[in-house]
Amino acid sequence: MILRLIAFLVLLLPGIATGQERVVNVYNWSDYIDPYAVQRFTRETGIRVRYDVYDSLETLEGKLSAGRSGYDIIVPTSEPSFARLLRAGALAPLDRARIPNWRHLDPTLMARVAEIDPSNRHGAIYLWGTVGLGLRLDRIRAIAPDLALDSLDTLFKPENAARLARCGIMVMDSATDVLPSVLRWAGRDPNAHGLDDLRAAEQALMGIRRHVRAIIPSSAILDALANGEACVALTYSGDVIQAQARAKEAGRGVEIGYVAPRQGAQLWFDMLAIPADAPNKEAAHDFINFLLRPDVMAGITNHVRYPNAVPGSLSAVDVAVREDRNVYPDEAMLASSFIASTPPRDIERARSRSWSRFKAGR
Ligand code: N2P
Repeated sequence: MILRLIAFLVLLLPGIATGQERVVNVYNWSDYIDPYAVQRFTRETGIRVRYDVYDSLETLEGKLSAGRSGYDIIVPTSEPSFARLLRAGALAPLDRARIPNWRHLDPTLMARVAEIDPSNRHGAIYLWGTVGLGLRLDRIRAIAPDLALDSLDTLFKPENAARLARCGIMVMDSATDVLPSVLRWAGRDPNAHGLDDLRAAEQALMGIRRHVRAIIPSSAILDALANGEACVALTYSGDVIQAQARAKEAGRGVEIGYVAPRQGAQLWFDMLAIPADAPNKEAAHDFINFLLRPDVMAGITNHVRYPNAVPGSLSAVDVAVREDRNVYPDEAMLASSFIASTPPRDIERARSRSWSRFKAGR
């Protein structure tokens, strides 16, 4: 009891000293941090973390574009969301002097995002990954043992989708993060922004629409894979690998696998950034600095199964996670991957109308 009281007072001390409690308002993807890291941050700094989650770039951008979101930390994907917010002046430049752990960032990876953020002034890579298929292998083996599972053909060839429909086909609800892969599958440049390209993508989606059971937020896809309701699901790599681990733990025979499409997977980088109107910029810098610590980052990758951009964390990442090529893609996979670019506004609108038609099925 006494000990608890002392611990409690120690937690409060930094706040008492300044006369007010320090807070950081974090808006991050769902299932995208080690809860222990958040606790530890508060314990070490006295800064309380208010934590909200989103599960699509559409939701994040919607919240941010209204202004005054009240958030101090956001985690947009480098393209298109981070690039778009940056162009709109919605991101604060980072004060590197307050982020000594910046030195742990992989310069090669950071150079890739410097193309949109010269000198990396507004963001550090948090985690990255690919878009691909979560597969319920035990069911697929039973229903279609002959099916090759290494490409998006599993989903987008109507004859395959028809065979797998009864065991549950799902697509994450995000035009932004799904359409580039559809374009690539359809043999188009995934970054082609022409209207006829969009039409080709819509045609591919409509071709399998009646076999798709659900177009739902990525967080719901993770759950559906973990509990065996989804058989084929197009979503983010680490979400599938988290679902795989959960299904295994549950011990009910649900066996999940991840496939990055052979045609080339969409590769993305999620950025730690501070909104220009963030109310607690100092605390936000402290939070970024904390996350970039190799031991903290290792804990995060172990928990969420996404690769990070801090090479010094690798020695503390579980061997099974570090050597899983679906978590850390190999050179060949990286070479065939593509990064989605930022479509112009009018194309963005056309994309979202096309997506609505896909969702409605007409
Ligand atoms: C986490 C989703 C991963 C982020 N649930 C995709 N950029």
